[in-house]
Amino acid sequence: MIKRNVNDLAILGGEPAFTHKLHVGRPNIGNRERLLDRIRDLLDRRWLTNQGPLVHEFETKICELLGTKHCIVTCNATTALEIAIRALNLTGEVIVPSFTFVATAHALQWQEITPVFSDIDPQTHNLDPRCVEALITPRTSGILATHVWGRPCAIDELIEIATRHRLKLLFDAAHAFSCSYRGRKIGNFGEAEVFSFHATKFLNTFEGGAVVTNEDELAGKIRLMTNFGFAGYDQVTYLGINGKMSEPAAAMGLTGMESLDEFVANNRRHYKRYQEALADVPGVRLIRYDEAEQNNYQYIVLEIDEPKTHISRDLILLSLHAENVLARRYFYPGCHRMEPYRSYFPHAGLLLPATERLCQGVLSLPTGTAIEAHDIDLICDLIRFVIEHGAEVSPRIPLPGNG
Ligand code: T4K
Repeated sequence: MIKRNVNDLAILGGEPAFTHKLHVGRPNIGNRERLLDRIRDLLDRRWLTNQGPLVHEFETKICELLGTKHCIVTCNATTALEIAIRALNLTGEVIVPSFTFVATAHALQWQEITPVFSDIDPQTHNLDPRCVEALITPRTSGILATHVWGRPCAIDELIEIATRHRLKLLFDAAHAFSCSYRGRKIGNFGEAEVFSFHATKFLNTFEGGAVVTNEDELAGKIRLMTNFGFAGYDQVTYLGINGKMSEPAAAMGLTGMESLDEFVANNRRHYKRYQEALADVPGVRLIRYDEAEQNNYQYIVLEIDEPKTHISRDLILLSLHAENVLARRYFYPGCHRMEPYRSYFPHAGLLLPATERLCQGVLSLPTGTAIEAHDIDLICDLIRFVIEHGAEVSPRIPLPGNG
């Protein structure tokens, strides 16, 4: 460990621990040759988008992996959410977590449906079903629940509530590709589930997403809506938009699928290494994944308990950034504190105490195939060092805006 005293910390004038920047969300690439072969083939075919053979193959492979009946891949998950929301005829109010990426709420608001923010269970970081039930009004048409970090929501409880109140249940499964709930793959629950294959996801198509569902009619509707409503040449039978995935994107997805087990194994190894290295650091808790389920381990998330670390999450973040470790505080400050929701519901935070607390305490760390084991050791050494010297370091860190 290169830091011997606090003056060695980069934030206090020392040399950064890393000469290059370590990002959260550095993409996994998979086998380049396989990808380039596919790209060469699609160029030879001159079929670049619009339900090409690679898109078809990718959708088939996703259905096989998840055991779902239908998969419609899209240009990104936000569009996939918007299409699924519209296909389900959601209107009025839909209950969502505030502790999620803002796309979840925006996909509703974009269609003038009010996202009603529910609090979460501080243990799982997912919607607390009791809070959800308390928010149901005559205007509520559905629940849009995120499987945050790929850890499944309380699915059975949400199904029970949705059924009892005749609400539609849609899952934002952007983080949860290849994860399971009670032994069954995510993708099989609610009316439909939406995945993201954005570059930062462990399986990526550069940009991309998918809606999966076991309902035939809904799948047909979503497929039409994704392609302007075209049911055949010159035949538009529905209101639709352009949500299609391109062939190069599907080529990337198919190539990534071939390395899926490797990506997961790598993420799991990294997760275990972080877990071991941080186990006895006071005030730091790494989120747990249920080992009885299938997980993709794509997020390394710490909860920082400031009274024990004697240094705030934000000062730890600044210290890591100075060392070139670009940790993130997903999903700070919570959707309810972002526009336009902050203006619409200025007091929403009063009903979201667990969300508010969590937003102040979480930190996401780098993982994936771009990170090496020795990087993790050094990141953990840095976190340990900063926390061990928290009380001394804290007052010396120049805060942004303090000149
Ligand atoms: N629902 C949930 C729950 C989601 O988390 C997301 C997306 C969505 C819905 C919507 O899915 P999409 O419509 O995007 O398919 C990133 C991603 O852009 C976003 O997809 C993701 N969630 C979110 C959690 O993370 P930002 O604002 O953090 O992106 P950015 O540009 O800061 O990138 C994150 C890190 O990744 C940076 O440190 C740089 C690194 N990076 C990024 C890209 C694009 C790379 O190293 N290479 C790259 O190519 O949102």
